[in-house]
Amino acid sequence: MKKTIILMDRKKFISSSLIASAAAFLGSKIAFGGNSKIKQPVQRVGDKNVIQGKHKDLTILNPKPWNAETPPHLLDDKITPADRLFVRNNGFVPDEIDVDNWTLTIEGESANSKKTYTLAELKSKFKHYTYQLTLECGGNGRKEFSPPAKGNQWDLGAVGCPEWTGVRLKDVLEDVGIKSDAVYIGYYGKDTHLSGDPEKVVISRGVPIKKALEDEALIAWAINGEDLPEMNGYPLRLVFGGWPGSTSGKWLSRIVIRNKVHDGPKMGGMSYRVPKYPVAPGTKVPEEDMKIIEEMPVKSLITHPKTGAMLKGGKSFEVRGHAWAGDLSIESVHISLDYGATWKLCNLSKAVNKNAWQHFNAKTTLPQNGYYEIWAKASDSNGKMQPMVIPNWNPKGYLNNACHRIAVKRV
Ligand SMILES: Nc1nc2c(c(=O)[nH]1)N[C@H]1C(S)=C(S)[C@@H](COP(=O)(O)O)O[C@H]1N2
Ligand SMILES: [Mo]
Repeated sequence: MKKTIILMDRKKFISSSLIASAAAFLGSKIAFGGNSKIKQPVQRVGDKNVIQGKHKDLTILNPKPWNAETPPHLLDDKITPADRLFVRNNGFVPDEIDVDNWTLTIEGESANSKKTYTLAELKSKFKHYTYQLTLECGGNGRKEFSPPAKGNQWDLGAVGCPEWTGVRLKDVLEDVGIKSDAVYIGYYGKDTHLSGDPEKVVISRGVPIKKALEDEALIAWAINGEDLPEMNGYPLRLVFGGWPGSTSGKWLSRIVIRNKVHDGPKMGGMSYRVPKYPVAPGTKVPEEDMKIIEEMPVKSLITHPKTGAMLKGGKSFEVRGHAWAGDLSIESVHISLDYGATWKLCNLSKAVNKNAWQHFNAKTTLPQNGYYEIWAKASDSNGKMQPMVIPNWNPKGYLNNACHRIAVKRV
């Protein structure tokens, strides 16, 4: 039994690497169909569909609802530009966004009062903070799981780390008053359900009160100093760096302070939850044996060179990218040019603040002409490393933090 699993993993490992490098060398076509409810969310640029306000080379995974990811080489900036940040929608972007009359209500059984703030009040009443926060979808890397999990087949690019500006969630919660029995917060947004039923909530998740009260937990209205893009939650959203992106509610209109674990849509069942114990690939896991995903695991991404690069002769070149680890920091990043036989330690920057990704780089050369894979592997401040192969198969394909591998040629 054990042998079969190892073989399966290995086969998948090899075939996915071939597919990835072949696609990179040949260039890939985006299949496309369907339409969203919102007005002109997409423009035709050349032979491509481009989401308004987004980079033309984002990979569109689903047009209904819109879901798009960023190819790793487009994430080379230290601070992710807004037009490159991935889009993960569970429903339709709100039809009409009336910024002047946009309000945020805070209430709940563990709130001392109920308060509603206009956007202008939030901005004038509370101190503004800017943090660089890593946002990664819990399903990033889902594509690699075997047997496959349903849902968007995210490859590597459902992650980004822009600078977010807003007010601290804790300042607003404290203004309302938090009862001593508070254990969780939950969010509600103004996006609409795919069924068209206006009563149905698309998604309503949250975080334990402890995470909500951290300095870096933001109610944000800006990315990199400008209004949030429509697809990323304009005009207001939550941002919890280092936790599954699904906790960072977009088009934010209401926050509830709860005296129990929040129970909104997509908090239970198989959504954003993983088995409490390790399971064999393909296992049907009973709901009561699932637990909520909290912080995201240690991970890294090579953003340069681009997979498929043809590197000239024996010149040295830089390998670089970013690494992040939930609420922890990154201790080290290593790269390998020989399938993990030998590893080289990279230079590593410090995080600008908690929950921001860190940057690594290393100068290297390829010994002779031919085909190479470059692997990167990060370790977190608790000494945990990224696994080489796909870890912890789970029914919905979350938390794949296997080391990133790119394919290049020396010519
Ligand atoms: N209201 C609302 N908030 C939401 C979602 C959504 O569909 N609706 N998707 C969540 C998920 S699953 C992720 S990964 C992040 C993605 O944020 P982004 O689209 O800005 O990258 O938003 C989260 N917040
Ligand atoms: Mo997500």
